[in-house]
Amino acid sequence: MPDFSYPDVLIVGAGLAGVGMGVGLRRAGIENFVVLEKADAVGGAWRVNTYPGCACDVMSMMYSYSFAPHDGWSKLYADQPEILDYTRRVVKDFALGAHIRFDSEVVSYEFDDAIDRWWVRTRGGDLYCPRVVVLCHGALHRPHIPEFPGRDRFSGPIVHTAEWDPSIDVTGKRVAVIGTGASAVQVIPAVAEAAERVAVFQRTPHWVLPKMNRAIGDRERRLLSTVPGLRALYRTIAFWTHEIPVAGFLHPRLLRVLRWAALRTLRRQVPDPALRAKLIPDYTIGCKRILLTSDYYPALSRPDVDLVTAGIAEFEPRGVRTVDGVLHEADVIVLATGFDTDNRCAGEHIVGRDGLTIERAWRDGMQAYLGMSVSGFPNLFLVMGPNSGGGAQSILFVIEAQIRYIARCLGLMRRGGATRIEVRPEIQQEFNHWLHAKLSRSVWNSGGCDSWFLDHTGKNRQCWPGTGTSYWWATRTPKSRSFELTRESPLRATEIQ
Ligand code: N01
Repeated sequence: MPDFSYPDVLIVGAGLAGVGMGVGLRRAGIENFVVLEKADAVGGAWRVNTYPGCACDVMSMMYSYSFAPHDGWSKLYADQPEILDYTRRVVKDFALGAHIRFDSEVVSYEFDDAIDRWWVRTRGGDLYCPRVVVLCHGALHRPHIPEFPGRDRFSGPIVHTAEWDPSIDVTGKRVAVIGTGASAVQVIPAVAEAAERVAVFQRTPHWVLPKMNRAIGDRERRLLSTVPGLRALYRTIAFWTHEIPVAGFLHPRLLRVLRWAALRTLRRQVPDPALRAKLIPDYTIGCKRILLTSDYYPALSRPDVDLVTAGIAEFEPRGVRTVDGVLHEADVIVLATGFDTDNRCAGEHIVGRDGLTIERAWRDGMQAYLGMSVSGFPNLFLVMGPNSGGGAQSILFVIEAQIRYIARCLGLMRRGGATRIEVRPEIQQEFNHWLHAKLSRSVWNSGGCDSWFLDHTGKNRQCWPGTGTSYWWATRTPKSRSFELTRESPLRATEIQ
């Protein structure tokens, strides 16, 4: 029986990333691992994001692992409950349950130089001493709650999309939705169906393309599971559907065709020219993540939905007052205001080699090597770390590449008899130099918008400067020369050649 107090690997988070990492370890023959989950169930982002209309804007055939294919999707783009269900299915199919410790929120990580292991403490007082820690706690997990003046004075409930309270019933209510990003365009049409009136507060319009969703019927599902190669064909189509736009994001001149398609969608779906004018962004398409939705514009065109473009002045007991002096009365306020993304590990007590804290290492902004390793933090890997996502490709494709890479790094350690692996600082520096030079020409940096891809200094800390394929290529095999691989010895660490 493995000793989970001294595991080979400790994974933090039992969302899709942590669960996938667990499968990756099992497939690599590593059984002595534990997954710590702060909640009492698996699912991560897909467990907490339960707002009405929550769904995925990536095709299900790509929003799933190649090692855990699923033929049961009911639509081309799945809704939240199906993805949560898929996560549970992966846990069951790969018998991960015994490895997961629920209600185990980590409060500190400290690297022990003497034994090349981490000391990991949970809020409940449990102590683990893993050789390697893999952080799978997600990139978008800290809701951004703006400090609107008078926030405490509003008399009704205020709820962030990522902290949805199922007891809130919007039926027959006046609802104010703040924000018009990926979460907002899903919640607005759903809320508009039930509410008496919806006021949508838009600070910046986002570019929208139609979501070509449709049901997958029983017959098609049967064919998918019986006809050899059919599922692979669907996945290939889904892969390229998400991959091709990335070429435009890197060479913005190619984006003209997407702009044309977006303006055509707007013309077709919004008959009112005054409303249309408010919805045309003034920055290059792709600068903010393009929104895939076919019911957002029709929802805004409803007579019981108002698009408010005046800035928010304050919250009052009866609603939201805008800077033009108008009070927009509301019974419920929905904050679809996104996430704090400047520092994935903000507030976490992570102390690496020689007492270096992650706060200090990232005082000028997050950076890592290939989004996974940070110099000064041996035996620590991040999944979805800095500059590893952000494109249009499915994040699960990126995560799968990271799972494989991390498993192979563990293989490097095992083969060399190493007890410590740490990215060399000059490799990390050189990599980030290349990365930011390449990003400077991308639409995310030069498209004339502000987005969660950029940190407060304007530096892009989220996007990989290439396609999913290029990330897969860059991470297919870890190079031992990128790392210091050492063996703990009674006197000092011995470098492994
Ligand atoms: O957040 P966002 P999101 N006053 O940051 C506005 C993923 N995701 O939760 O554009 C007024 O995109 C802000 O305005 P502006 C996906 O990667 C995936 O929607 O900054 N408004 C914006 O309109 C996505 O990119 C799925 O001017 C304020 C909105 O709030 C990421 O999550 C589904 C404000 C925030 O938009 C984030 O999406 C949903 C303020 N003080 C999300 N502060 C999938 O389907 C913010 N805003 C996989």
